[in-house]
Amino acid sequence: MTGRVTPEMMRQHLRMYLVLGSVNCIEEPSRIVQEALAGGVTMVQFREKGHGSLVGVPMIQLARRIQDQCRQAGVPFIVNDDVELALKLNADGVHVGQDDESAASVRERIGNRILGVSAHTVEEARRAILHGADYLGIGPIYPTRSKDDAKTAQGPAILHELREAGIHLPIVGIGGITVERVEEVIGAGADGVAVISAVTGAESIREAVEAIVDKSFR
Ligand code: FQP
Ligand code: MG
Repeated sequence: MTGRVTPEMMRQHLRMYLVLGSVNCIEEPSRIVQEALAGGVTMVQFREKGHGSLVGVPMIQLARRIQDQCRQAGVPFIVNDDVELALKLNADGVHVGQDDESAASVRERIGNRILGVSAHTVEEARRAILHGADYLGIGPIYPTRSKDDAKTAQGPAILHELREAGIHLPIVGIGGITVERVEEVIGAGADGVAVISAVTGAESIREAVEAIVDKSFR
């Protein structure tokens, strides 16, 4: 890897961003990842948290397994929250929120790797950009059950608001996004959609991903 990811590349990676950990999966997580990659997922975030989540060696083994699958598919592998783990695995990037290690500090530690930052307001978005974010995760756009401490849903209007405020950094919408809601999220200004249950809970993982990829054209 030479320099930072370009905004153009970042937008392509964000188009269909799968976020998951073992807690989200009723079957083998790596089987879900395999099917999702076959369906055309463009980036994967390892988010191992919540009740019953793996820790220690089993957690690292699962992360490595998913990272291998992503590498073989040529899809970036991002680690949620855990900068230590990301560095240990040489992941492609890290995602942090407002209650995690500060984006500026993460940027210092990860060099040119991809840095994603959650933001809920124009002010948070501006600060994340100053701190070196490559993309913003904005949400929850709709109500979600995948995050215990999720804030109130903001609706797609927050995406319009950010764009109107002059924020041009690549943006991915997250939170309660289903196949039927993808066009609304993209139409409001997002470059892509991040999903958990719309994919991990789908009857056909591959078909769900294909449908979302289809609708997430800008
Ligand atoms: N956006 C995204 C992304 N990924 C996330 N994990 C979040 C937002 C939420 O720290 P945070 O980040 O607020 O909560 P948690 O660590 O529990 O996920 F857009 F990248 F998909
Ligand atoms: Mg976090």
